[in-house]
Amino acid sequence: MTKLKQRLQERIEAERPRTARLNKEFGSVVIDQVTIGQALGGARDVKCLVTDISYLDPQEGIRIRGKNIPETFACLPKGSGAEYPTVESFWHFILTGEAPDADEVEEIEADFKYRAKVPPYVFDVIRALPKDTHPMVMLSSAILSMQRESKFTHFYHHGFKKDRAWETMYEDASDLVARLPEIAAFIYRWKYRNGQIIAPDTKLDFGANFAHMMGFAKPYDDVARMYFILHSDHEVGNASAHTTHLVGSTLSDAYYSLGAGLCALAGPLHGLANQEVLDWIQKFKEKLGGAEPTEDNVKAALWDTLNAGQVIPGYGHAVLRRTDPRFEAQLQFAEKHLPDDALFKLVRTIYKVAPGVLTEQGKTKNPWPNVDAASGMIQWHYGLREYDFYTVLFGVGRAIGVLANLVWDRALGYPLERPKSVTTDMLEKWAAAGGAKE
Ligand code: CMX
Repeated sequence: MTKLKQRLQERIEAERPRTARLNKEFGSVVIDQVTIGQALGGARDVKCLVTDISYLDPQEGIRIRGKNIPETFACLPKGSGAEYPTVESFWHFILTGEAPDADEVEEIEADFKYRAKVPPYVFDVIRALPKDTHPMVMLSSAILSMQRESKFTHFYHHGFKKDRAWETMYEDASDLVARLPEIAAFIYRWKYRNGQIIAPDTKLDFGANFAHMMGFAKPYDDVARMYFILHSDHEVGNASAHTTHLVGSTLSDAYYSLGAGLCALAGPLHGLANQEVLDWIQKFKEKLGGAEPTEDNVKAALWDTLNAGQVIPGYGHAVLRRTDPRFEAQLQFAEKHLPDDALFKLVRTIYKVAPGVLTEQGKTKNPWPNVDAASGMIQWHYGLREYDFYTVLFGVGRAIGVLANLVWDRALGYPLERPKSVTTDMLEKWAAAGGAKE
């Protein structure tokens, strides 16, 4: 057993009695109530999910394992010459809540390399799809195609025991995380670079190997590390995390669950917004016909979007009520590495203007930018300009968070998820009576 798996087991054994006690002794304690508005409005703010991996405060933003974004970056080990921590060290942190030491990181790097071999038929599956297939379909199809490899499902059919289910879920989760960089880079090179595939370099860490397979020079290795960590986890209520959790609750394995979660990420109100931001910017620049972007013409274009009944991509959030710290982290990177980039300047101008426009329009509860408002601009700078690929990058990062959650879901024995639906007649009856009485 690796040191990470050993440590995870100790953490799981320490945590289980807390969940069991809450369930047994305090199961009937009320923590929330649900209004008609919430039942009709996408269950916003209804507190009915539990995860200790991250918590999203509307005012402060995300904390992963109790640490905000700068603290997370600061507490984890970095490779020599790197500005951002290795994804391998983050995997240890997100699973256990502890920063690994150098030996532990080395062991995870070796373990990932061992697991990273992608079965050849996965590439056949990708190649069999029409070239104009969206890369998110390629990614989730590739993941689903590997379901036959699931150790969890094998365990299910051969002497399954609930209290040991996390062990094979951990194996599947680790296999998947280790394989995703090569699958994502293959999709990119196959679809956009005439199929000129670059083989992995086993000497490199997760982020550097991804940069190498994509064909991008330094500091893209650090961009990759930053990007995957920033996009990893945002509580369990967001659509991709919740879908993964829901599918996993049926004792579907990690391949089914992550494949489904990534389909949720592919929606324009969620992860696809990073592609939409670049699409909006390109159309805006076309309309300008070579003129310089100014606060005035950006403002006019934002109003055009709103007046056409569309959303401003990259702005707003279901939970956050401030600028997303993940946006700020990317802005900070851009200020340091690409201060004169024209697209960065435009993203900053939009940031200056859009919150005012959205506030004036008065619909959104949060006029501030989210993670997707800045991410495409950095990718574009380093040469990744095929913006329908951006959600795949989000997906590789998000996989780390949702798979860590799946391991813990099985460790703590979370049951089949099954909220209750009601009818419109019932809502009208309860509305007239001033609330549900039964
Ligand atoms: N532009 C225009 N209108 C917006 C808006 C935006 N960026 N954000 C919210 N609104 C509108 C909503 O469409 C809604 O309008 P209706 O009442 O006509 O339906 C109203 O404001 C109230 O919405 P809200 O309560 O503030 O926001 P929600 O929790 O319903 O939705 C989100 C959150 C992210 C879907 C929404 O802000 C949005 O559509 N943003 C643009 C897309 C985007 O950037 N998505 C990425 C989010 C981060 C991620 O998951 O990757």
